[in-house]
Amino acid sequence: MADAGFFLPALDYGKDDLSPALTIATFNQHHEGHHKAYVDNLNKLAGEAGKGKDDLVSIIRAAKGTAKGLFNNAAQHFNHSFYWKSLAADGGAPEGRLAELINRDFGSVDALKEKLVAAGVGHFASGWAWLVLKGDKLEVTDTHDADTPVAEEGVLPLLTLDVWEHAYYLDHQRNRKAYLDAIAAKHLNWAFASELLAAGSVDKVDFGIGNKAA
Ligand code: MN3
Repeated sequence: MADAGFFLPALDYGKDDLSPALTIATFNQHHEGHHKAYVDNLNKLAGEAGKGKDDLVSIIRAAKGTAKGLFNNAAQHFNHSFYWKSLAADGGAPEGRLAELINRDFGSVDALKEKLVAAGVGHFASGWAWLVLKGDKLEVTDTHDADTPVAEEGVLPLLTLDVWEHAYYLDHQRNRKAYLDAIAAKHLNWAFASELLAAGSVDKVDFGIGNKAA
């Protein structure tokens, strides 16, 4: 069975555009190193499982709880692709329906940022902090290791922050809060969250990661 056709997505910004929150050294390791390794493993494992042409979210949902290696690499490909999109050189401010929902469910954008940072800081060991739409309500949540809300039906991820040490150690050493505060200050991609909210499904957004149904 041939390998699957997933690939590393290009970044929508330059590797120096989020400095000093994240620097070129981190992008070199994290994007072209860690993430690329997940893509390579996924292509091999999905090919071996006869899922070389399946879409990424289908693979994640089918592998959860049944095929650990495939799940971990597929979910990490999704999570990292989603993370790069969650970042921006200057993310501006939430607008429209997203801004309304944030005010309704958290009180203010600053209150949401505080909650997101706290979820990341409070997460024990490796994982992810997320802003998700669950039912019709926004929630902040966190997942362990490779786990991902996209594996769950009825949960729409809107933003994520990687809290594995490799995401921040080169720029902030062990200070996970400094990393999260620096991202929350101006680098959250609110336009991406709005795009997902309007689409209502990750299947309708092209992450540029391969094996997308045409
Ligand atoms: Mn990572």
